[in-house]
Amino acid sequence: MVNEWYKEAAVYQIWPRSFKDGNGDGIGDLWGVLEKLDYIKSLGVDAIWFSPLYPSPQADFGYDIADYRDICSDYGTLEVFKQVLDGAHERGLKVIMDLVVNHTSDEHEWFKESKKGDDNPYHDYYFWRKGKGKNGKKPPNNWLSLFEGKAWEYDENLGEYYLHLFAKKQPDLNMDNPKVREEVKGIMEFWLSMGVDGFREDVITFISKAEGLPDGFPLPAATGIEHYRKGPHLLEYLTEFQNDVLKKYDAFTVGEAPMMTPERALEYVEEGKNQVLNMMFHFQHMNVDCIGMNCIRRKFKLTRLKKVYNDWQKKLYRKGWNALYIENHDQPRIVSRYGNDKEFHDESAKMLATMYICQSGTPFIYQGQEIGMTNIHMDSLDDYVDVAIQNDCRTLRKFGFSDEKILETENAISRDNARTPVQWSAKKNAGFTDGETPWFKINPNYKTINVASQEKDKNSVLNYYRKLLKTRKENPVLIYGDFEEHYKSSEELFVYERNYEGKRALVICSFSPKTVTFRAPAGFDLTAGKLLICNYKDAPAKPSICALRPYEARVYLYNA
Ligand code: TEU
Ligand code: CA
Repeated sequence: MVNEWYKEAAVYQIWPRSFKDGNGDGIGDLWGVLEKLDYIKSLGVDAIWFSPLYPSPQADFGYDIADYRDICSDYGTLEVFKQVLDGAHERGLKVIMDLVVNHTSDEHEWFKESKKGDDNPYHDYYFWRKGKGKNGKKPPNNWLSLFEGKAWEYDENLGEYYLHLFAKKQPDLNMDNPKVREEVKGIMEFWLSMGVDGFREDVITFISKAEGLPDGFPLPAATGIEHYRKGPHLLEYLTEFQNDVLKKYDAFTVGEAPMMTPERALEYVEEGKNQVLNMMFHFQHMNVDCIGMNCIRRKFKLTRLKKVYNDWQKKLYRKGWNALYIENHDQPRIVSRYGNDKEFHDESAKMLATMYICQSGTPFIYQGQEIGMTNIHMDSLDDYVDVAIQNDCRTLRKFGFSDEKILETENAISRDNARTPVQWSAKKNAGFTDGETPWFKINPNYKTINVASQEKDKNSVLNYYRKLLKTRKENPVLIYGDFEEHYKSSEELFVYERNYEGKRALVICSFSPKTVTFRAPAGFDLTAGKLLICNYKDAPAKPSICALRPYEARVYLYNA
């Protein structure tokens, strides 16, 4: 296993619209990021990943790109971006851009051109097809989009349908067209030559579609998915991007990969073999309390979560590298989800941080996660702004759910939970904007959960994240160690050990709101180990036993 900077790094994700408003218009922007660079650095992270900053009609909040080589005027200009890039680099922070090339916006010039006629040079940049049936009024196949009804939208003028796996305003690019791949490489070059350090590649595993776009198995929410979730040319295209561009710059890459398994991930991340991505974001640990595209809920089960982690940790060890995350802009807040955002807010937020950051992989931290931001309660479905939620509603209605029940579901699972403005202080508008009206609702709990108050409290969630990231950096066993689980069948405790070059670490995490008796696994004396971190003030223990308090987390270090 080779030691690499990206393996030792931690990454902070910024979803720009809600991070910090610097010019008072109520929308987060790059001036706000400039103000907060020191804060980001103070967390102990090594890189920033920006969710899309590009010009966009914002139908999917930037994941619908209208121009790949500029900055959205809501967020600033290329000049301000360069200031951010320099400011980050001066502080030793790398900058990773979101690269969304499975689709563009329907307002991208390429798409506007492609609509002009079959003979337009851009026509074949997208999947334009004639309809089926008499009059050609039936879509070319039965695929459903993941965000908005059928995957095909008809263009009256052209008399053809275009494919959109996501929203109607997100037409899929035809990656089989070599010109499109040249465009992608050109975009990569554009940012890398400016000094950007790499990319988070949005749904990159969807870019190759099965030849002939055949009908799919009629799944209620994602018909057709088997024909593009691991398309025939995926490895080939990723290899091309790697060899022609990324390699030259030694660029960092993390690919988003829905429905990925560790076995398949190795086809793309195995070191010394086909390493076409440094790591992948899989979704399996996020499907512990839900099924499929997230909107069908089920009860959280710790053994289910542990099984996923064990699988990825063991199967990738010494071969590939894990990307570790428990939140992002698509997921509800973790403390409201796998933790307890009421009586044990701080304890469970800290425990969840320990649980994933002490595993093998590169940890990603989503804005606001470091202060334990929680889900927001909405009173009406109309309060939601995310295009994906309309689709959930359609799916859930199909399953017979009432609107009341759907609202309850969305309050728990919607992506909008992650998209409320960052709570900087107890001041007006949570210190997010000096303007009158923030673009989106602020969680009313900002008076108690905010950065300013946590800065002052040495036991805050924020300061725990700092200590945890520092602890990880200082202990290579937490970065490069192997992973061995104990008490696999426990529904209350997640316990694992890591081993590396003469050191052993024991990580103990309780998912219980009650006190739980813990017996140290054979070979571990709790009084002999060095307590690296604990989410309570002290950690009383006899050699082999201790009473773990609600959501308690401890990490002990031993000489092997
Ligand atoms: O997400 C892809 C993806 O799989 C999600 O749409 C997921 O299915 C959904 O969020 C359910 O939780 C990426 C981006 O991260 C997301 O923000 C975009 O909306 C999407 O691609 C389309 O670009
Ligand atoms: Ca602004």
